[in-house]
Amino acid sequence: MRIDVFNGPNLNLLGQREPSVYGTMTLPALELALVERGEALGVRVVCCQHNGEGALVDAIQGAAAAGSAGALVNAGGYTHTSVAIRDALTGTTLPFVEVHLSNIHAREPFRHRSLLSDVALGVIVGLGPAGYLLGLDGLVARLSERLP
Ligand code: CA2
Repeated sequence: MRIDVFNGPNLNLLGQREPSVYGTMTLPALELALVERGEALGVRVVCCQHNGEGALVDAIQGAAAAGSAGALVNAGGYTHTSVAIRDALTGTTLPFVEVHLSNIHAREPFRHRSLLSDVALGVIVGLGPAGYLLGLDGLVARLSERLP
């Protein structure tokens, strides 16, 4: 089973800027941890990060066409604005868990609204990199029908 991880704009800076908000783990380290957790769960994890909205739409469509079973999505700032990323996820019917490093509900009001949450299988916010690993566990469990 293939699981994709999509990270959006500026998440390439993880671990290099704003550690008080986003922590000190770098994106390559997080991606490696996800691949290793995937191996333990018996799934193939494929990670990507794109700064552009269109590049994220292309990556979602490409993953679905390649037979991805589901995804973790942190669309970064596009979470709050992008009808196109929402449409790519619903249009491909790719089941996904929305993940945010920070607790978007405890931040500025413009971050409280997500255009993805109501079409996500689940949403994890505020747990830092651990949220991705928990999201992967939950997604695989749901896809394997081990959870109701
Ligand atoms: O908390 C999250 O994961 C966010 O998706 C991160 C986005 C933000 O726009 C969302 O509201 C919440 C920003 C990603 C920026 O990532 C950086 C990482 C390190 C240093 C600077 C930016």
